[in-house]
Amino acid sequence: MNLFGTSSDTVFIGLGSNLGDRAGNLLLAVRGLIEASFEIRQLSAVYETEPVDMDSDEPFLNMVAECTVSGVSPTQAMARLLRIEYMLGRTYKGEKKPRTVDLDILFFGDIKMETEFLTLPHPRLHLRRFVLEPLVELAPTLVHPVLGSEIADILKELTDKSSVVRWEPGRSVSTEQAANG
Ligand code: PH2
Ligand code: MG
Ligand code: MG
Repeated sequence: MNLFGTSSDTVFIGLGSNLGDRAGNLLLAVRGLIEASFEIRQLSAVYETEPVDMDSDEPFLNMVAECTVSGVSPTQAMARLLRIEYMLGRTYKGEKKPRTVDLDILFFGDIKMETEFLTLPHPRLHLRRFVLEPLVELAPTLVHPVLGSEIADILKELTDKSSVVRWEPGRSVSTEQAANG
């Protein structure tokens, strides 16, 4: 509870982009979160990651944000994220196609829910290296409310061996090829 009698929730959001100016898209998404009243507490590094279960070979940039929000339900928060995706040019839904920006709620406090619109915690986060590597930076001892294990331990047990590499501006594979060619 704060001074105004409203409680705030900690929300972890996964951000991904594998279409267009990927880093620019992530930056605009973070700005969109701030404008939508998500208070940013921590941002992970940016990682270049191999697509997992996609009809696309385009590498992603992924990161995770820890935010707080007040007086917002998980469903309202998800609606805000979809609006940011839409504003940043995402016109397609639920396809395994390249996307300018994908914003997923990983955890909303320790809420567990399952509706047609939203499942919390995110049902696949514990299976995905591109989520767990950035998440462990921010919250290694966070306990997954369904699995009952800490993020660092889930990462240790992970079988997903897809490539997840710290990204820096000007250092992606495509830029190096352009520079060498
Ligand atoms: N998102 C997916 C499916 N596969 N792979 C990577 N590397 N990064 C993603 O963000 C990603 C994915 C579904 O949203
Ligand atoms: Mg996703
Ligand atoms: Mg999504």
